[in-house]
Amino acid sequence: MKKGFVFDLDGVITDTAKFHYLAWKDLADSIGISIDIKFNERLKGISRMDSLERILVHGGKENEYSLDEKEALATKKNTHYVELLQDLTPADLLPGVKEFLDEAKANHVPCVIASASKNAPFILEKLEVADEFDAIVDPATLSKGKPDPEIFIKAAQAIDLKPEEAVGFEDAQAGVDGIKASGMFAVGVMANEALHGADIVVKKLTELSVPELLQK
Ligand code: B16
Ligand code: MG
Repeated sequence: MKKGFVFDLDGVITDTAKFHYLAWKDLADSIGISIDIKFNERLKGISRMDSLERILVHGGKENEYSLDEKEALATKKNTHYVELLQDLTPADLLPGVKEFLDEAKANHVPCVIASASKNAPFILEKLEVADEFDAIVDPATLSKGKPDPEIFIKAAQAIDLKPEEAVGFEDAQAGVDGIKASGMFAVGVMANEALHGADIVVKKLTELSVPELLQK
């Protein structure tokens, strides 16, 4: 019997991967590195600095920048990304998300956000769903990013549950791996790339019923 839900944000609640891609592509172009939409899949669920490191390695420039310079590059990307987020509205929620969160609330199931994004509180405000969540794990408090299970263990703690008592929702392989490593039941939300190791995989949350999931 499950008692709580732990949600990834980008790719599960809303699709901001396209904005991350635009902002990273611009930044990469500006330093002479070419990335494409397929490479972008490797950045999903990965923290801002780890994403920059992957881009620099991809371009063979991993030893060309000091830590301060890398921080400046990451800040530049984030400023552009936040500009692209300004027009987000509730219409940008992925299909079935609002209904699913309302059904969870009606069933008194606590919901937590476990996102690598430091912009999560701002994005949830824009989508007008901040009130649907009982907690947001602050990614700045983590010692390791996904696929480490730390963020999911902290998410369960935030609603006084053991990971085994919660269901985690993820769109990225790094996230599914983190959920499973924490001991949580994993729902993979798949847009295009296959997800390995999830307990169930759906295309949209409309395919799920809260009471059925609680029986898992
Ligand atoms: P920020 P998630 C992740 O969100 C994104 O998938 C990933 O592409 C991004 O680099 C990361 O957040 C950090 O985001 O730069 O806004 O702090 O999928 O864990 O909700
Ligand atoms: Mg995601």
